[in-house]
Amino acid sequence: MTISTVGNEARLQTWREALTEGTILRIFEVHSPLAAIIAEHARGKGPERREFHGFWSSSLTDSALRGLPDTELVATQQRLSWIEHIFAVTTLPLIMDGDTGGRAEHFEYAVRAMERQGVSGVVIEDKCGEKRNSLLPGDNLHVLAPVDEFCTKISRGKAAQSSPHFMIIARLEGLIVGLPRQEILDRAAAYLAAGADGLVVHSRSADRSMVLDLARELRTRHPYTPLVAIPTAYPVVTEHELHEAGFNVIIYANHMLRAATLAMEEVSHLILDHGRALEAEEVCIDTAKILTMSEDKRPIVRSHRI
Ligand code: SPV
Ligand code: MG
Repeated sequence: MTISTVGNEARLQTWREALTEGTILRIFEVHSPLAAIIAEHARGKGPERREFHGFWSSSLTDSALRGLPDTELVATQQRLSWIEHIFAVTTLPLIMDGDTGGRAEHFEYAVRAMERQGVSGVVIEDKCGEKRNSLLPGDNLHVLAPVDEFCTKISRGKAAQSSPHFMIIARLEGLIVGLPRQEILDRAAAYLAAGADGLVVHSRSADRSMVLDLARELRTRHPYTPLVAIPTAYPVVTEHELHEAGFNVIIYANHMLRAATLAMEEVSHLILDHGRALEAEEVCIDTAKILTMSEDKRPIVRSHRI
């Protein structure tokens, strides 16, 4: 059995500590303990030896992995039980996608449950009604929550938390629904006044100029607020560009599961096309490697800092 080298409380704190260092932090979607082991141990090739600073628990991939739509169908408690398995074999901090946060009175309980589990923060999006994934093509799919309602949810969540380190990050869906810029800025100010610890500026446009522009304005108005980007729809953007525009955190929100899904599709077809497994080998990791992965890649022993 592999024993985690970091306790829940220590893991929870590492995220806020990392944010104070001023460098751009990148967090990566993980949907399973195996994905998390791979993400934690991955290093870039260049001299910087880039690494991931934390994990993202995505509602999209947690749902897709179970063959379900991304409509707040999977309960927080259920998702937290999967996170427990991830935490048993890793050490990096994790930010959870909390969808809309649900009803304010339920969100209070969710915040406490996340804290107990060692989750460092939650992102909630300012939508209401039937929640659909923000990247879905189509018009009139999303309804923005009334500002006062969303602010109440944030402030009740903040009052419910017991650790000073846990973060509630408000996700602005204004660009997704085409809200005028001033209204998005007003919403951002209201959410921060209600106690939000950071903002996600989300966009589903392939053109990155709007999101970068909005981030610059938010950075000017709120110099110390953590700003988070999820550049799935505009992957051409570099981390450098995002940092220059004022972002502190980048979430690569679904790439692990999308990559694995593509490989699963390919391997299915290769075996059927060839009537044998030889050709499928090219899209498969060595059997020996997967057998030894959990042994070779034990949790990295860390102090409290990441
Ligand atoms: C998720 O990863 O579930 C997210 C990000 O909420 S997005 O899919 O872009 O809405
Ligand atoms: Mg989501």
